[in-house]
Amino acid sequence: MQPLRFVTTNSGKVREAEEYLEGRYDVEQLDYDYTEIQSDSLADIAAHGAREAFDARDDDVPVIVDDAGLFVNAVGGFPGPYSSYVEDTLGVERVWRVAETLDNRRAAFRCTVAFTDGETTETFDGAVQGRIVAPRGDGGFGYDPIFEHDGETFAEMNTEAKNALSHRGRALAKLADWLAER
Ligand code: ITT
Repeated sequence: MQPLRFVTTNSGKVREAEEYLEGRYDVEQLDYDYTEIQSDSLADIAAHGAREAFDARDDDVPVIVDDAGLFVNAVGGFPGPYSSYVEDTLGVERVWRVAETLDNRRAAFRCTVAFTDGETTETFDGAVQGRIVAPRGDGGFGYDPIFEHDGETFAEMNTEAKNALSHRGRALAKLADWLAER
């Protein structure tokens, strides 16, 4: 099985990628805090991180980096690329308190997975639409308890159900197709 190194500090992401790519790729986590460049583009952030993480190791194992965020329509896509900072500073419960004051609570999760093997760097995007609700459920991670899609929050779904719909699942599906065709 082909090894694939997932560079992230977030074990929730690795769980999802393992479940998705199981049997085809041997996914290992590298807990490495790559430089997150300032950009509005998840793809630029992820591609830069992937190349940096690849260069930091002296083997040929391909790496993937995933940059994701929650984009709330009525507030210009906030917190978007700053989702991690907002989760750490404000917290998910207070993001709900802010969203509660909005008439339109529609939002999207977006994700870009960047792959590099040192020679080729490719990015794969995924998005899912939903709305912000009061926290429910104790699965998943991050903003999952306040993101509802088709009547269920992502925190109320198991990993398989979330992957079938989620921003990350869609990006991983594109990556897997691309890898299979190489
Ligand atoms: P790495 O950068 O080390 O991968 P991170 O958790 O900081 O870990 P991101 O910058 O991509 O990852 O994530 C931005 C924020 O969005 C962060 O607060 C995550 O918890 C959250 N997030 C990302 N994907 C999510 C998902 O599928 N469900 C809920 N929240 C998510």
